[in-house]
Amino acid sequence: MIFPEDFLWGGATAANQCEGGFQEGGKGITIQDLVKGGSRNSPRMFKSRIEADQFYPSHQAVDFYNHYKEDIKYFGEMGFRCYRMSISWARIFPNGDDIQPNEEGLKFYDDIFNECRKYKIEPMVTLSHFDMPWSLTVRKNGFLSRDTINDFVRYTECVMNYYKGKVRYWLTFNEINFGILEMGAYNSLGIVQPEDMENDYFIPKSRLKRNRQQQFQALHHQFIASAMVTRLAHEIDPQNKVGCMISHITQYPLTCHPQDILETQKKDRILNKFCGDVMVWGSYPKYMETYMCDNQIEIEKQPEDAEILKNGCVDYYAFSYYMTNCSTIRTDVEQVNGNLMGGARNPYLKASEWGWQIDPSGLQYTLNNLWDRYHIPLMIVENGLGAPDVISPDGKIHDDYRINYLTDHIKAIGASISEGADVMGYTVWSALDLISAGTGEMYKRYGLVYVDRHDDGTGDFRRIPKDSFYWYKKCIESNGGNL
Ligand code: P53
Repeated sequence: MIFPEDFLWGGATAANQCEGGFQEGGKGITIQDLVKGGSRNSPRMFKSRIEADQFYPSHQAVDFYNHYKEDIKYFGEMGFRCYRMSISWARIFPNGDDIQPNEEGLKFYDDIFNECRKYKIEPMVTLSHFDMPWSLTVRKNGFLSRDTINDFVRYTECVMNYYKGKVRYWLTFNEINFGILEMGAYNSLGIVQPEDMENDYFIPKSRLKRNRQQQFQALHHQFIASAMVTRLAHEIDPQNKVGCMISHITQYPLTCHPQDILETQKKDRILNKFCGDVMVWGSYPKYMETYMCDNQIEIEKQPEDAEILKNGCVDYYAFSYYMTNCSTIRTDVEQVNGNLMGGARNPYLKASEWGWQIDPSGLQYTLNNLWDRYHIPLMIVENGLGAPDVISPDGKIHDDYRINYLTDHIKAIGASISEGADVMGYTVWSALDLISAGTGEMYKRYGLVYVDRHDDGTGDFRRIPKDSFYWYKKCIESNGGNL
């Protein structure tokens, strides 16, 4: 048997992409509640006020808020051993830093964890998945303010105490390395420029390109917050395990030109390795100091920061894996997927309809590398295929393309395990259809369970298990043995 007996098979979601109920149960507005839907070719637009005549995907999302019992039952039927989900900070502290937590919000997640327990599903909770309480953005500009560290620690302390014994696995910030990308400034760090507060709809990413200084400063505050929370988690319950969560967009050199090799290493360090290095090793790697110096980025640090980072190293390394890209110094080659996150097209790979290059072998390579580098347990907490599923005349969803994608990636994990990597588990993105983070679409579907909801706001939220649902059930039953 390749996969360990206690391998955490499961699926993943994020609060802002599935819950809806954006003002129910005392929840405060988050930054995602102000972002409209887009598509592959039209970016999501943002404005600092909610307007009645506009459609906002997160406001109802797929209404997990009212369907969670049914949904978790489906997860149980598939045999999930783990459900990775996120708590929306603003459900617990509507303004991010209220004096008292919101009891109704605490109860909502408590109920979710109780449902999970019914089916012996271990919850894995992301504390912050792209949904900064809007009030903190307005008053403190998100993590740009050092003060926000204390707010985050207080929120975490509250939920870790409340759910003690019910939740053991935690992740601090989803895809924390997105903070250095254009999109991550508002999405992940909760930063919006003061002048944009009054603007008409704008595209956050085009505005934020120029603020690397701010982004690295805010990211530093997230590192400190994450380290403090990791330490706290161990104090609250020695059983608690805390992981980092990195979006690993593995880079290959486009050619064997030595300059391409060096370019690839440089990009890989900044994009993929930097954040994990800080969180696993508890200090900034030397290459980043050089990078900051070369780019005139100066981070303001407090004397106690080095100690805090050292005392808050993560227990496991979690990451999302969707694609690989190529790096090159050449400027005349075809690009995939735009910005920093993208790269040169790989002629040996096929891509999804959204230009994400599909590369199962890349997952084996990535796991091997991560294991060699860190020697701590690894977990793939997101992996899946966004595709426009349709209901067939027989009423079913025949998503064999997704089954193929997942099969190949799981085989790659098995290969890496047999080569020595310690892999704790795998959660498919996504457990059920939900709103795409990048485009805000329903059309880009990832789920094992279909949800009848569409980009024009129509649909009755009906759930239908896809073919991949039944396939995954068998996969888990056989502990990955039947692939
Ligand atoms: P969507 C880009 C590249 C890799 C991961 O993404 C990404 C993104 C964001 O667009 O985000 C993660 O929905 C993220 C999830 C997200 C998922 O990947 O844009 O943690 O929230 O839904 C898939 O297709």
